[in-house]
Amino acid sequence: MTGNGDESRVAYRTCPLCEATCGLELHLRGREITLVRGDRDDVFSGGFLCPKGTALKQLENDPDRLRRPQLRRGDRWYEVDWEDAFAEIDRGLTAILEKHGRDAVAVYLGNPSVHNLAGPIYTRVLLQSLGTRNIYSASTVDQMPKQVSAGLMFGTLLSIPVPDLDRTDHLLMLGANPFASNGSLMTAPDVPGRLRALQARGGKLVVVDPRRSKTAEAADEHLFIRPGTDAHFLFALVQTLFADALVSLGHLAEHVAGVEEVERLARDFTPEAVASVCGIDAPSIRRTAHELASAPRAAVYARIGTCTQEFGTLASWLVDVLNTLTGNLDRPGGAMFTKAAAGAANTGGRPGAGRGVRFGRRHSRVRGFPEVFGELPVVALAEEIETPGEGKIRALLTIAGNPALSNPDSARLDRALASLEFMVSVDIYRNETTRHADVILPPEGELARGHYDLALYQLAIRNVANYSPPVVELEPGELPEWQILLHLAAIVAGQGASADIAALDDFVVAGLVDRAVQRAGSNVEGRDAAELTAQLATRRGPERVLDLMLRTGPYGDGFGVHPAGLSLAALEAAPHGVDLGPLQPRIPGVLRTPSGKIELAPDPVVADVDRLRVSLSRTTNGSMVLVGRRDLRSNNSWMHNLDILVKGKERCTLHVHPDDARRFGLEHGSLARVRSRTGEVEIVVEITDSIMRGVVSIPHGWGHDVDGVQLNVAGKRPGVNSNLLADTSRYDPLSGNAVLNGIPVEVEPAAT
Ligand SMILES: Nc1nc2c(c(=O)[nH]1)N[C@H]1C(S)=C(S)[C@@H](COP(=O)(O)OP(=O)(O)OC[C@H]3O[C@@H](n4cnc5c(=O)[nH]c(N)nc54)[C@H](O)[C@@H]3O)O[C@H]1N2
Ligand SMILES: Nc1nc2c(c(=O)[nH]1)N[C@H]1C(S)=C(S)[C@@H](COP(=O)(O)OP(=O)(O)OC[C@H]3O[C@@H](n4cnc5c(=O)[nH]c(N)nc54)[C@H](O)[C@@H]3O)O[C@H]1N2
Ligand code: SF4
Ligand SMILES: [Mo]
Repeated sequence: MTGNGDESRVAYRTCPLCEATCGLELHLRGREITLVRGDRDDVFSGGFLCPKGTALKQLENDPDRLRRPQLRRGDRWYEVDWEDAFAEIDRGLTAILEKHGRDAVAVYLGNPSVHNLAGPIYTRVLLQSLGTRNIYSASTVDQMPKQVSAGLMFGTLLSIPVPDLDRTDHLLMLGANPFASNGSLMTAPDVPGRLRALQARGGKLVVVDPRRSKTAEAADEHLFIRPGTDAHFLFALVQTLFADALVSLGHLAEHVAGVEEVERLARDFTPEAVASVCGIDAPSIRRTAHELASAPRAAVYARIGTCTQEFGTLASWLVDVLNTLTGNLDRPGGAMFTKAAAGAANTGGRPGAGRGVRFGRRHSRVRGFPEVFGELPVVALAEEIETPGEGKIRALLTIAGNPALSNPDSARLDRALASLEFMVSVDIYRNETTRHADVILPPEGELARGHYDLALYQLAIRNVANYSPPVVELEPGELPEWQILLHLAAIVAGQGASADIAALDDFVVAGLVDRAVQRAGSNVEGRDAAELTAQLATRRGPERVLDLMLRTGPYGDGFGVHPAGLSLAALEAAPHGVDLGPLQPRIPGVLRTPSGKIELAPDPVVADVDRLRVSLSRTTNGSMVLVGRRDLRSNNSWMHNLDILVKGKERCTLHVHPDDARRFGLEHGSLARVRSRTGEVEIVVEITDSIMRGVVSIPHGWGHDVDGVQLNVAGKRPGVNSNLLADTSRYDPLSGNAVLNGIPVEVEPAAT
């Protein structure tokens, strides 16, 4: 129910701020949030929430949050109405498209664009009507290696097994710190509580991380690992399984191809061969493999620390190789596939086989990076803007992204952004990135939009579906994000600034309905498209598309075929969500590989193993490397303008081991200079034995002390931008993903 009067009321809403999808209980007076609590009746979160969830109130009220379109002329900003903003964009983009072609306009999609309902649906429409090859996103500073490995092994980009947290007896976790992040590629509210429950039922949690993170502290065992060497370590586990006859495919045996190939590849990676590279002794590696194999139900789970590194795809692949070889893939308590209610490619079409994935249909112009899932890696963005010639990027649209802080070699990227002929940002802040825009288009406030986590529910550790309707009506002058995206789509399609976006939306839905009735195996196969469209007629925008997805999804009502099935109306009647039960085994039905098998040794991955083998002979000779970290009260680059989250102890500090501090003459609280091939920062030293010798850590997303932003709170505690130190010449070749961990650096006291 929406309301703008003065009455007090309670509304339930899924928190959109991270991947945990907690249910919030909002107490409102009119439009004003008076209290935020965890929704105890939420089917998934049961009342859990973190400090960011309650900060939704401050986010709504932040005076720096943009509420009207902003137009820049030189250094000055003007608030304009939507008509003028779109007219300006039409002038700016159309001229460039006409003169230089589609590739001259690039798009960068940031992280929050998958955390709202409009993003996944309408950015696709925009990208299709733009038709550029220059599509970039935060995925290539994040999870792309996992998507590449999952795509090759299982057939779709989101067929990523998730640990069955609530039923497993043994969890081996690498490069993740859910006590701070609340979990990623593993949608689950209250991961800390679920890990404690695992321990309470006699299970074991092992964490592999160059830092003794909060999660590692709570674990039964923590292994310090040298950054960037997870693939070596994981391969040694694989080698041990084969050498000690611990491979047990169980129910998977008839569905797996390539086991012998993996055995052959693993031969050189004995525990002894990798021990000095990883900094983990051979007996510990062997023991880890034996414990994993002997646990009744076990899962290996790895996240960003293992993705944003040199061997990201190999490490991501080896995680699921281990899950498979121990028979833990696709069984309760192991690593399982979610069966999402809406939008999943692995529930559509004929089950059991598919087209699989193909990469490299296009390449980037300067360094020839292959396209992966339709996008190019962000390590190529600055050079594609700067390098003259045919196909140069002249204009950029950023949507919910802050690449000036979140992407590597950000000093260069920042200069590149400043050099663009035209830039548009769809964003709620004027920040380090959007300050370069010619026009900023701010979407409606969070409470004025419906919410459903289309992407995150595909990776949930239970099958759940929860839709949150808007809680307040749009204020005069507010425009929903989906309409902004459709206006942009119309402009780049040459339909002008005042195109009829309602008609465009109808067109989009008609296309989706047509696809649904034509798709073999769909629950509406062969039905009359007009009849389905009529049944959707009361809704518009993302809600209409969501209704279609739910009704044609695996639990859907099939537009009347299964009257008890899901629809948006059914979710509206369930404000605390619908629990669709624990994960169920899905192999072979989940697979979409052409062979219909789990591809344990996909060719591109096999070809990359040589590179890993060569790295076995590397030595470190005392040099330092940089890794990142996350803090519970922060969210990438963009929640630092909320006093309630940033107050208290300084969070953007350099973690240094006491021995290294002594070696470099650094004192606790003093300033250190950290220098890499690309840049340097000066940062406050925090000496702690929670970090491995030879490694330092800086959280990312800071560095707010730049001109031209409107971030009054963040500006007072700006921190430093760790991505000034990251290098676009370092990437994971299979995915193009940036290397943000394991960056070689020099550390010294800053001259005072
Ligand atoms: N060194 C280092 N760098 C990293 C990482 C790391 O671990 N280490 N992590 C990487 C990861 S995992 C990620 S996901 C990226 C994130 O990289 P980005 O997505 O580029 O950056 P964010 O900080 O998430 O910025 C989000 C932007 O969206 C805006 N925004 C917030 N809500 C909305 C909304 O509802 N609509 C719109 N239109 N805009 C909104 C915010 O104001 C902000 O400008 O950073 C990456 N960078
Ligand atoms: N509070 C908060 N929550 C967030 C975010 C946030 O910024 N703040 N961001 C959200 C986003 S976009 C994402 S993608 C997720 C990420 O969620 P997680 O993957 O859990 O991310 P982190 O908490 O950064 O944990 C990564 C860990 O990897 C370790 N690490 C670094 N290099 C290596 C390595 O080479 N090997 C191994 N084994 N470990 C390594 C780091 O020390 C760190 O402890 O969090 C999400 N949730
Ligand atoms: S854990 Fe994530 S989803 Fe839950 S309240 Fe915190 S920010 Fe929101
Ligand atoms: Mo991320």
